[in-house]
Amino acid sequence: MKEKTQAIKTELEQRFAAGGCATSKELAELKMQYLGKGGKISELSKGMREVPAEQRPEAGRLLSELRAWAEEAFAAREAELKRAELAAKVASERIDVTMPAKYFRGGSVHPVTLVRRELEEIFSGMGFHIYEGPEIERDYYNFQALNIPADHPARDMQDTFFVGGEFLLRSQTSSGQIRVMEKQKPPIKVLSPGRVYRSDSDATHSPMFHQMEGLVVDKGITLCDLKGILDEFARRMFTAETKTRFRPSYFPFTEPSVEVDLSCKNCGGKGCRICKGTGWIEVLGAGIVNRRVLENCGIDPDVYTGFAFGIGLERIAMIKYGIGDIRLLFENDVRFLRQFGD
Ligand code: 2NL
Repeated sequence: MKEKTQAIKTELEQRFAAGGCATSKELAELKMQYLGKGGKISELSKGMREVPAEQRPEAGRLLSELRAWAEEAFAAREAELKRAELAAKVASERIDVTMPAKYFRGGSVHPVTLVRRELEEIFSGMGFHIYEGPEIERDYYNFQALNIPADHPARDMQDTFFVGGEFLLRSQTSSGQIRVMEKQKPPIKVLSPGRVYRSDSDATHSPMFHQMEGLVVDKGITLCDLKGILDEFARRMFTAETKTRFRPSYFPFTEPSVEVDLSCKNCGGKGCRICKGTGWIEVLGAGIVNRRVLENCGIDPDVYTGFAFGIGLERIAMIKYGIGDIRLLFENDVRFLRQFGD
């Protein structure tokens, strides 16, 4: 028995020493071969029956010594392998926390949105509240109530997108402002930003564009109030030196009507390529609300007067950022859009 236990011990020592059992799986298999049911050590225990009675205590001791030694040896080797395997895993998954992070380029705000937000900020600071009407509108609100006669070219199929029946895609946001005047009595101070649609498309016109119309109705409102509000808008939107100039114009919904120019910030009014030598840039249309429009909304034009203006947001963005072609604002080429805001 002594030889047999010694032989097993030597065998195992060699297996462990020779770098055998490189993995826990191999080690587990080896353990089964020796300590498992039917393993070499168990087989040796079965052989105890053949050992003469007087040698049994000694053989039993040797056997249990061997079993204890083997169990301990396996446990030690197991622990060693686990440590090595963990170290290898840690090494292979090592990350260098000092490496620069992958750069994530976020989106940027569209220049028309930048302009809209800026205008909303400026006008709400002057007491305007914001109302966005429907984009699909009735003929009445878009034309009739605004004193646009039946034979006006804007009513032509070529100029307006008709949806069916009395419905159309609004060609101006003032249609929503008519809704405000129908429901709310003066004083009224409302700003209506939104999409409008006109059947028109070239370098300076897009079939869908954004407008922002302002409307003020109260007792004693004059063209001077309009001028004051627009002067403030021009100084805030462009520079503190920006001046406004009114030129006579015509709109069916205002009387008198004006085209509003801003002094060219590029040349300071001296005349350059951008203002085509005039020193002025046309930016919006405005006027005193036509008394017929007020009447249509149930507001007495002998008691109340009002002014209104309409600004094209793309036009403001093009002037402010020096964009030469309106189509750049609708193509959504990220190389273009990335240059604006954050
Ligand atoms: C332009 C001209 C304008 C208005 C819009 C308006 C609204 C109501 C009553 C009267 Cl409810 N007028 N809006 C007035 C004058 C001009 O827009 O060329 N916009 C781009």
